[in-house]
Amino acid sequence: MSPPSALIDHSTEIVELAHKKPVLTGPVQVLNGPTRTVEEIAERWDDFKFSPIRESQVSRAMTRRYFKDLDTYAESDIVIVGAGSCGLSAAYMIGKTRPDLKVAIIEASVSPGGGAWLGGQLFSAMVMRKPADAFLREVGVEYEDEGDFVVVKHAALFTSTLLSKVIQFPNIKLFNATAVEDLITRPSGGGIRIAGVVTNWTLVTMHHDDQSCMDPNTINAPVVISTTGHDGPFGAFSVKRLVSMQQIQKLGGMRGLDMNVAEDAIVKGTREVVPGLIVGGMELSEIDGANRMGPTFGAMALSGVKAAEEALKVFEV
Ligand code: 48N
Repeated sequence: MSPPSALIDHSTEIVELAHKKPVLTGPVQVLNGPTRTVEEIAERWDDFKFSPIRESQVSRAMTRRYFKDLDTYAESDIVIVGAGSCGLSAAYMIGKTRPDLKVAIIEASVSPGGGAWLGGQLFSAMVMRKPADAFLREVGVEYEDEGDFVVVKHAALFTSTLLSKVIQFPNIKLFNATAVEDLITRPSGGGIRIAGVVTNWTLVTMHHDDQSCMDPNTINAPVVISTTGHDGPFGAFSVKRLVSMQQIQKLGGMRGLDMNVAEDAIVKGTREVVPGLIVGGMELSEIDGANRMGPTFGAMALSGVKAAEEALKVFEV
């Protein structure tokens, strides 16, 4: 008979999860022999024909994998809420340094990346102030050096490169078009600790008020990194939930734009705000009342690096 949940010792929960075998996908199987090159295909459009398929094969190819992922990541080591520049940077650092940990990224939008597909006012170039150029070199994104800052020729080059690297880690799963609509809690020292997330399809989350009850799904994890951005339709989710759960009094609210003050504050302030919940990126500005920095993204990348470091402390043996 297992002890009531309030008596579960989270440290065993953490130690047990931290030593799970690395999550590796199987080898790519080529069953019907090597395919031709693009050039060879282009030489013979006249008798071009796709290999045959039955619709149910497509359905099974998708659903078999998706439901296996849901089963695998139902118990994750780390959940990252929000796949913007901060969340993806945190995911990259964890994927690189701890291939033995299972990381689930929950992203409400169909398209991950948050606000990092463009620079400011829909201009395409992305500015990062030094020393964040170190992260660009780490992930292999080219930039132009302008002295105290660098410029990536298109923000999408940074975001697509980072996203591609993150998704390729075998121990990381991106669940996009999926919203975190609550937090799993456990009693801890007179307050609570966060022990996972409550999820639903984003379209369902958006329509709870105009439909009968559509219950959510869950992911257990000893550590959650929340990087849901500054306030907006979905933004600042976890910190607003902490207020509604009376775990923090009120939000400081993001302040006016001051690049020099804002970026240092976000990076240095990235931390565990309640046991089990680390907040980074612009979501942090909402809890701390930090300034906003506008169209410069170095703090997002380095806040993600710091959030990853804070999360990995939990798994240090
Ligand atoms: O890009 P964001 O909004 O957030 P960050 O913190 O990664 O980057 C912020 C950055 O883009 C800026 O805002 C820049 C630097 N400007 C500053 C300024 O002064 O204006 O990404 C957050 C992601 C988005 O993709 C959301 O869709 C997602 O989080 N999200 C969620 N995903 C799942 N469940 C939720 N409840 C949720 N809420 C937001």
